[in-house]
Amino acid sequence: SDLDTFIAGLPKAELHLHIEGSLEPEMMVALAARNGVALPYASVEEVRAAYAFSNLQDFLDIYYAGAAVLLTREDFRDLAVAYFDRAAADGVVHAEIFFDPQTHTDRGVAFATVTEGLLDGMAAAEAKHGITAKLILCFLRHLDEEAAFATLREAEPWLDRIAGVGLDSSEVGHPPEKFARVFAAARAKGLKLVAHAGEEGPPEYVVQALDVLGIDRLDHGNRSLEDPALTARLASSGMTLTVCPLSNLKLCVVDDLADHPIDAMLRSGLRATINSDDPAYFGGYVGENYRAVAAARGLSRDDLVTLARNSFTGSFLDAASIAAHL
Ligand code: ES4
Ligand code: ZN
Repeated sequence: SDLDTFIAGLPKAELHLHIEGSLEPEMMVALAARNGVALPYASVEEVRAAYAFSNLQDFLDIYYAGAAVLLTREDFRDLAVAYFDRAAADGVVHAEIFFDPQTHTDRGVAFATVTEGLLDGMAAAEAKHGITAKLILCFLRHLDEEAAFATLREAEPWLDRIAGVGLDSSEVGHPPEKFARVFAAARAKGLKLVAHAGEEGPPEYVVQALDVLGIDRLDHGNRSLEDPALTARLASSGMTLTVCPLSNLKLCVVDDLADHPIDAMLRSGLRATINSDDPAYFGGYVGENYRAVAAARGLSRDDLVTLARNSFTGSFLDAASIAAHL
């Protein structure tokens, strides 16, 4: 449609993308063979058939199992290059990508292997597509704060190439306050701070992410809308929300894309952005997220321009680079 063409031509930044969540079934099966790793699936079709989730934990169990095929620096580079190829095709000119080092270090893959492989992929993508990128190291919130501290210590030699830290994995039962000290330590090192909050967790977790962690950007944040005072606070402070419509649908955060609150967020003055989260698992890259939610909610071209502009203003690019993208 005309709107799809308009979306494709909009320059965008992607601010919520788990690189391990861009592992397509084809690459999963190929890397399993290349690395001699056993998979619980016999074919690409069986992998895809396993992708029916009713909540975040259902998904995470499969996502962590899939990541087990990633072993070498080349694997991480290939994974990143494949993502940037898809992103560039969708008009993404800048991406801030999450990685989960503990998922790999806990099974014996060195932090250096993961990080250097991703940095290789980022350099290749910039050379190939002109796409710029930043890395955000996520702590797994189902593990304890001491494990997050150990990861931050391991990251020390790469901190000049890591823009910030985030918080992901199982939200309910693992509130932001569990990571107060490690986020303070990351802030003291000059890192930007983001956290998943209000995806499945209550609005109180968003308040903690703001007040206890001091986040610079909010990942998801959907359930903030249940609290009008919190919504007003997020709006007046200019907080960027990295919203992920197809993820919300697949993980049953919304029952139907027709009920997605993306336009309600914009009308409330929230600085919302559209992102793909784990595109290989949720059925689409960032362009498909824009198209699907635009169709389901009847978004206008003005709304789409606002969403794309928000992706730059909410990025961790310097002010001059942001201005150059607006
Ligand atoms: C995630 Cl959708 C989502 N939520 C929380 N943690 C995650 N890790 C990867 N995708
Ligand atoms: Zn996420």
